[in-house]
Amino acid sequence: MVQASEHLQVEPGLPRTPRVTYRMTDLKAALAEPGVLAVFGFGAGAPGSDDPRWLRVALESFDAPAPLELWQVDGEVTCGRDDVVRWSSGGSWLFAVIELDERECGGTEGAARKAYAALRQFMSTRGERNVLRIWNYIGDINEGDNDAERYKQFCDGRAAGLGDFFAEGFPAATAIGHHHHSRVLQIYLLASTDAGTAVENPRQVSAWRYPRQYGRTSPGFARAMVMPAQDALAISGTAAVVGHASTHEGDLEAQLNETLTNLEALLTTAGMPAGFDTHSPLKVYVRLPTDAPRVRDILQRRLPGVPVLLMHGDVCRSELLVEIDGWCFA
Ligand code: 3EB
Repeated sequence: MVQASEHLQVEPGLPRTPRVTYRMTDLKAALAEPGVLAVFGFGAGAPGSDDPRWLRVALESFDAPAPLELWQVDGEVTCGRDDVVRWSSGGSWLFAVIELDERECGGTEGAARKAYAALRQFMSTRGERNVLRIWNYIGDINEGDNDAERYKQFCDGRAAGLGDFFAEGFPAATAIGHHHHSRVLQIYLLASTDAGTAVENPRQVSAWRYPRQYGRTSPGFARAMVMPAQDALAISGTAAVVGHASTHEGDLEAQLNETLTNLEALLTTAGMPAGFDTHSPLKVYVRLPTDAPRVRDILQRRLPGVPVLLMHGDVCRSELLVEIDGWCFA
């Protein structure tokens, strides 16, 4: 783990982290840009394409029209399909995505198990062995009570499908609920030939040590990941969790402030300069559409100039109203 007060030095000999940008461009133009590893659209208004590098995320954006997200690497990109996995690779980086219909997999637990087992199998065929960052979008994540909640079923299936695959350390991750009618489970990842450095948040209990009250199977993820060249920090889904407890129940602004304090703690711990800027694209997941304008106002004040994508998404604990993930480039 990185110690606080160490300052990151960019390592020019290691693969440069893909550039991540939000852009008002059309899909065809985006896919034709140099070194495009992945392009993401958000919500039902996003276009369709068979290109393996394209993913239409099942979450709606509060921006109309929503931008596209582009990941760009140095070097040539190749792409393909392998059973249920779509992938692209280039410049020592790998993008992979799996989308499964839960109804064809016997439910949430079965879909998560199948998806993670397939990812594990696929990764064993690749040179980009280090999964650094992973996103999970799950339908109606808070439906069901206690251990039967869909998020808990997802955690059980994820752990079962993975086996000991992340025994050497968890990637940074996001798990957010969507409201698409199809109950599609979407999982995508960024992996590299080179290892990153996991970062934990000194204000929070590590997720894999969460006590039993949060479920049978603790979620396996790191709070953030320093990329191999130490040129960027990938930040996991971060909410108003202090210790292992949710804070400020029912108070949107206080939850947002606590979340921003957690993000600053991650930057400090990782040895990054304080603050986000025009090169730090963030995603903000907001549970209640009626909260979106207030969240936008607060963030324009607190994070001026930061590219923010505001999305309708549910945090995996029903009392949490907002979560933020994203990137900070050195
Ligand atoms: C939290 O702090 C919020 O299950 O992969 C954040 C990021 C959360 C990833 C996961 C869950 C996950 O515990 C929840």
